[in-house]
Amino acid sequence: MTETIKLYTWPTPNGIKVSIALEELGLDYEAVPVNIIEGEQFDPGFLAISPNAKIPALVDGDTALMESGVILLYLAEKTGRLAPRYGTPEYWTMLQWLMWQMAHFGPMLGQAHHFLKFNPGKSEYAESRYRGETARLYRVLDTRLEARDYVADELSIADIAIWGWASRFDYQQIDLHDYPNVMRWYLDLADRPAFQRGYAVPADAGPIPRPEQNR
Ligand SMILES: N[C@@H](CCC(=O)N[C@@H](CS)C(=O)NCC(=O)O)C(=O)O
Repeated sequence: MTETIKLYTWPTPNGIKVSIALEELGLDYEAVPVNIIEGEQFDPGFLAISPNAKIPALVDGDTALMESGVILLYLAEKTGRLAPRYGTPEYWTMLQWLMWQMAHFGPMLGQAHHFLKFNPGKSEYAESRYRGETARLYRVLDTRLEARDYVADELSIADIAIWGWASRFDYQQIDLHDYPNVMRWYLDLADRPAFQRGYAVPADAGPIPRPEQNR
């Protein structure tokens, strides 16, 4: 009997990327909560799976993985879905946007959460730096989504990875009305039942945030 995939997670932008992908793919999995507020990411049992002490992590049989980008690639490879065929130009375009998320539209927005949402008033310089960089990255995404539905040709793990971070637009003090292409893409994906199910893993964190329709 094949073992059920185990997803170690918490309701954060990086955690929901993987639960949304698992829901889109219709794979059976067990979500194991790792309460990062209570410090459970430092438990030796979890560190054996995720040596960097971060969620998400995934175990599938003999394969244990940390880093959400790799986990998404693993799931796409396992199922042959949510990514173009390996080696095609479309594949590399998809991977480029996945890497863009992992290198920029995650680390920089994470710093925006740290300084703008959780530590306001501590550093004017840091607030200005990460506010500016966050806005710049949303402009890059908005330009990419001009006249296209997804960052690559079809819905892919790159969209899922980016969407996880866009869903915290309020933490980032981003008004999606300023980025109309991002707004359309964000709401289209938010309407997908798999996104709604994946957003609520490992615990219901309330409805998917939606920008006010009227200003
Ligand atoms: N590059 C990693 C980042 C993972 C990450 O930063 N996870 C956060 C939650 S979104 C975490 O576990 N934080 C716990 C801590 O910093 O102690 C990935 O994409 O998986």
